[in-house]
Amino acid sequence: MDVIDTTSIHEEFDGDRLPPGQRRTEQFPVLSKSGVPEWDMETWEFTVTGAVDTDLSLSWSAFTDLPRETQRQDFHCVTGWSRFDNEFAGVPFPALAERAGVRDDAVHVLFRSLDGYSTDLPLEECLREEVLFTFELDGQPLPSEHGGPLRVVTPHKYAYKGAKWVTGVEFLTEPKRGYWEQRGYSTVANPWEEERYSSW
Ligand SMILES: Nc1nc2c(c(=O)[nH]1)N[C@H]1C(S)=C(S)[C@@H](COP(=O)(O)O)O[C@H]1N2
Ligand SMILES: [Mo]
Repeated sequence: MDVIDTTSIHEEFDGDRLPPGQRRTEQFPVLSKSGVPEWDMETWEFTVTGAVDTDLSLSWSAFTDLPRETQRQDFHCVTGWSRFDNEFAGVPFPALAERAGVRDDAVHVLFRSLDGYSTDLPLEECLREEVLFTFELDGQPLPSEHGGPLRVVTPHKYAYKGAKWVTGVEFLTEPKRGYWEQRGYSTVANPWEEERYSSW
């Protein structure tokens, strides 16, 4: 499959490929609030709820039947490291949103995970091709410590916006804060503006 290169995304934000205050690493550190949760692929279910035309409830095979693509992406952690050129395969957010039909009054999105983690973003920041529900890294199933079977990646944001072990997306008519956002991290989290912490 063709690989779509998203690594020039920094140009849109008038920044260098390595955002300010970041250092590049070849490692892929693991950062989880409470370790790898448990699940069973037989009962694993992905739900789309809230301000949509049709609530969705997708099994693993139904989810992986959605249109997929492979993208080369950079990954920026708010704690200061960046990992370049990750090849993620998965389903772009807009494809999922189209399947559910997003209502006109939706403005915000909350992602929910099996470990109780959540994270939020404005809807317009999610309706981008590079916001990917990914199940493969560099041609292999996504390792469970990095959020497999399914996680979100957000190369235009700090990586805490990418929910690992994601199983739910809720479309909201007003903002709701996620796990780190309730604890002082930025809702918008643009690495080129160094929006690490919330100013309000
Ligand atoms: N479900 C879940 N997703 C999560 C987290 C978490 O604790 N639980 N941590 C976040 C944070 S703070 C970061 S930096 C990235 C780290 O991803 P990695 O462990 O693959 O490097 O995952 C994000 N997604
Ligand atoms: Mo993080």
